[in-house]
Amino acid sequence: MSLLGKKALDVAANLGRRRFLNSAAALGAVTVGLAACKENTQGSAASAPAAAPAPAASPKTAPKTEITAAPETRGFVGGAGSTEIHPGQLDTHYGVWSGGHTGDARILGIPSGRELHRIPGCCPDPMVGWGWTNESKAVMGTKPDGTLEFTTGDTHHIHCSYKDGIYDGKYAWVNDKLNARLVRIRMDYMVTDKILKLPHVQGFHGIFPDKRDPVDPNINYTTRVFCGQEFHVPLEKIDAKTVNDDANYGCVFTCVDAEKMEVKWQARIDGNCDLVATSFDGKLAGTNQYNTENGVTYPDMMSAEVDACLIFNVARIEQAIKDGKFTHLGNNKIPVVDCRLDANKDPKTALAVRVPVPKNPHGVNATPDGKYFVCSGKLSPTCTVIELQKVLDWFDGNLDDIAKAVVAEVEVGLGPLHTTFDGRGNAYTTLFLDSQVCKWNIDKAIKKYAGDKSVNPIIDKIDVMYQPGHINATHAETIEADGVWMGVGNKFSKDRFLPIGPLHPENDQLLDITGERMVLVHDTPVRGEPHDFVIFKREWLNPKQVYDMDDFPLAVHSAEEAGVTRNGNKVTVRIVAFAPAYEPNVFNVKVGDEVTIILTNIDRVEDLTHGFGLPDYNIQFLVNPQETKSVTFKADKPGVFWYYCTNFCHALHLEMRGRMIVEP
Ligand code: RUQ
Ligand code: CUA
Ligand code: CA
Repeated sequence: MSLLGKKALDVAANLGRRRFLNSAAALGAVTVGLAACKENTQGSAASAPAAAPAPAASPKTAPKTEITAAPETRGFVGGAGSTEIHPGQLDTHYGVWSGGHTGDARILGIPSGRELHRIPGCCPDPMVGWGWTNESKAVMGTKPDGTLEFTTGDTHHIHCSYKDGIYDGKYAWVNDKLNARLVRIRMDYMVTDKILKLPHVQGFHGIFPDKRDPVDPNINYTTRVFCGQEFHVPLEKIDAKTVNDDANYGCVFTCVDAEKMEVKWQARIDGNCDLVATSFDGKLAGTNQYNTENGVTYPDMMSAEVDACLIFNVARIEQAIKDGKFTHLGNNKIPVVDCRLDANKDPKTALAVRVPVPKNPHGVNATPDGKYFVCSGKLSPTCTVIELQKVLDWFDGNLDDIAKAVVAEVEVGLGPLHTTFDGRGNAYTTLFLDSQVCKWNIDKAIKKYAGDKSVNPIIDKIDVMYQPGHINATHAETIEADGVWMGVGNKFSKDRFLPIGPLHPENDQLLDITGERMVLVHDTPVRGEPHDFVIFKREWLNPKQVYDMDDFPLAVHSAEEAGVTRNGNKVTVRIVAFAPAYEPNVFNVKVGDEVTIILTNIDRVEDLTHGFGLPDYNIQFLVNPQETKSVTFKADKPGVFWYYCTNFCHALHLEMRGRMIVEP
């Protein structure tokens, strides 16, 4: 790497992302590879095929694949088809997106990029009443006074449940980095159904569900979710000494029971966890470690030339727990195994092993053929390929040096962060600093690393706009990776959209990867800040569009069941909604009463959602067809309060209202 490149990396690591741009300009933006400023798109790898210059300004109309090549297609027309979805047509793929610091998850239609749905989890969402209804509060978690424990979140990594190596459409999980919570989404209704707070964890970053059980061949589906801890904290006990002594800080790797959403076990580790990957055979879970130094400042964390991918032997850990070889942290009953280096030197008994990876690697991704983990280098311009069979050999005592599990280190460009796959043996890595995606061939990278200097693993590079982070191709995290579409999550959009003030949208771009060369086909502005996403064909998901009333124990089945009951100063009001009316449409309570409203939408018609807004009591929520929700509040203001339907449902929607009369 050139000195200038090194300088740029230091700057990148040192500064926050928005300051990074400003300071980079001051330092001379040429060194940091902002694609818009570049004339030459070849990036750092001189071996990359020559590419035409990227346009300096955005085209006026979005390029489409069937028209004569828009500037960014560079003369290549992909085979994936058009990104244009005509009126009345449906997208062919679902995109499941994390939301970042909006704390939600999002569903996009792909290839159009249209946002179809937001699924609140970590944070309140007034659109549906998430965080107001008793049911959503129970999922989110409350303090003893009944208020929400957390109203912020930062969702990064989203992955779906597996069966037989592909998605089964049952669940998706997303991490909350901010408050160390694991959020589970039921994919049949596309709602959050459970949230688990991870004990002892700060900076909960990587997650990945397992794909099958490591031992029982009948369990060919997800039963565990692995969770990594990025930030070091005192684990043993918290007192004035331990909080000040960073030599005592540590991290854990957590295994969660996917169905029960309870912690199964935790593992003490040296270093930290960044992202997480699992093997297709269920035997291994890995996390890339950029802070093997156990540093607390960024220069500390960058001091070592070599960091690692820490790989856990899942069956051995669970056997150790069966054999009673565990301790506890704090007062909970969670078994904690020791996966620190000193305790795991003997391959025959080791629970985990550290594979060396150059300086501060970022993502770790499993190849769809099940053979490799790929770590992206971040501060090293390389991707490291780890052969999983060799890791298993090491655990069996048949590989003398774990460094031999590294079978390739391919130079891809500056700032490699995440890698995806096309199922045809090729990998695609985002280059944050180069603002590019590099396409490279895994087998060729292995051959070159083995000494064959004649092969060039780099196939193509393309500019993306700008500063890409996550990348994922269709089905790339399953055994059916098909290399049709590829999404790239760009952290900056700069000049790609109409100006909207200082806060720019991000730019999620879609590429057609059916051909030898990548073709950029679509820009989608997204509200900050989706991180990660998966894309899969719509046949893999079959959401229900009307609820089953029997799933709601509180359901008010008919107008006959509606009405008011009082128990001391606790008043329960059962209401049914059916277009365009509520029953009852008037009820009386007294100041000081604790009021619980239970509302069922008894309409069966698809898409016929009602709302319930209660003025001056700060209440608003939706009930979908056959759904029941409830809210509890104190009637502390006397007067007449018109509750009304907030969701346009009928020609007489405006008339759909009733009165809560609060008597002084
Ligand atoms: S990290 S941009 Cu939170 Cu997913 Cu790599
Ligand atoms: Cu019911 Cu509007
Ligand atoms: Ca490091």
